[in-house]
Amino acid sequence: TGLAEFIAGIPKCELHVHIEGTLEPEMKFDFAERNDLVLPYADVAQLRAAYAFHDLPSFLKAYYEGMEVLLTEQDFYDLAWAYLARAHAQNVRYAEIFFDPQAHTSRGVSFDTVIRGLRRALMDAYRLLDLRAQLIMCFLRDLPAGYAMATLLESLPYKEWIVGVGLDSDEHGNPPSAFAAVFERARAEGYFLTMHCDVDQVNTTEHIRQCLAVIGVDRIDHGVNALDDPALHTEIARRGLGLTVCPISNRHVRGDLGHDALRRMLELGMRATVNSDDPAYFGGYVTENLLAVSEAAGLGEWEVLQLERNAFEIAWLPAGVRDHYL
Ligand code: ES4
Ligand code: ZN
Repeated sequence: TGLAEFIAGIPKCELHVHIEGTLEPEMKFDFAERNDLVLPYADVAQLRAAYAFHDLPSFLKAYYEGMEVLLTEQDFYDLAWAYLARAHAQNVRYAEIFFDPQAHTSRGVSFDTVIRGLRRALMDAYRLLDLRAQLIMCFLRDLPAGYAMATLLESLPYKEWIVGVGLDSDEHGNPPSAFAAVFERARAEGYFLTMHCDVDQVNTTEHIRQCLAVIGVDRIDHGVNALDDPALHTEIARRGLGLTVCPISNRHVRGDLGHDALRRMLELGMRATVNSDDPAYFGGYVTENLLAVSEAAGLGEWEVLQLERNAFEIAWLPAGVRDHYL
């Protein structure tokens, strides 16, 4: 259709993608082979068939298992480079990329190995593809806050390479307030702050409230449930906070694309954006996410442009650089 071509053609911005969630089954087999690991799957098709989820815990189990093949700096380079080349092919001009250092340090892979590989891929993408990208370090909220703080301190020698910090993994029973000290220190070190407030989690509106009142986030990841409470969505709109909605991820985790919510966010003047989350697992990069949600919500070219304008506006870029994209 015309809309598909329009979406494919416009310059795009990705603000919510987990680099470990871009591990395609083919890559997983390649990494396993060169690291002398044997996967419990006969072939790529069997592994891809195992990428079938009905909720967040079942997804997270596959996600953490999947990344066990990532061991060397070159593995992290190759993973990030493959994502960046693919994003470039979709006309993504700027990306903020999450990584989960604790998912690697907890397996004995050093922080230095992870970040050097990722950083080198980002530098190459900037030089060779004119694709600018920055890293956001996520803490795993189902691990103790002390481990997050230790990871924050470990990151400080590399802080010029990290634009912000986030909070991901299993939200249930792991509220933002438990990480208040970590995020306060991160802010003092100059990092921007964001947190996942996923859809269909028991206390998500309370978690969004804490993000606003306790943490003082610069952005909210997902945040679809803010629409359930006028006090929340009014405050988010008033502060001009961005929301990184991930439609195809939503469909896997809660059963629908969140298209009605996205349309309402735009109507309410909220800075909603469309992103891919874990594209290798959920089956859609940013173009597919934009197309799916636009068709479901009945969005036209103007609304699609608004979504991308929102994304560049809330990007963690210096004003002079941001202006170049708007
Ligand atoms: C994630 Cl979909 C989702 N939710 C929470 N944490 C995550 N990390 C990577 N993908
Ligand atoms: Zn996410």
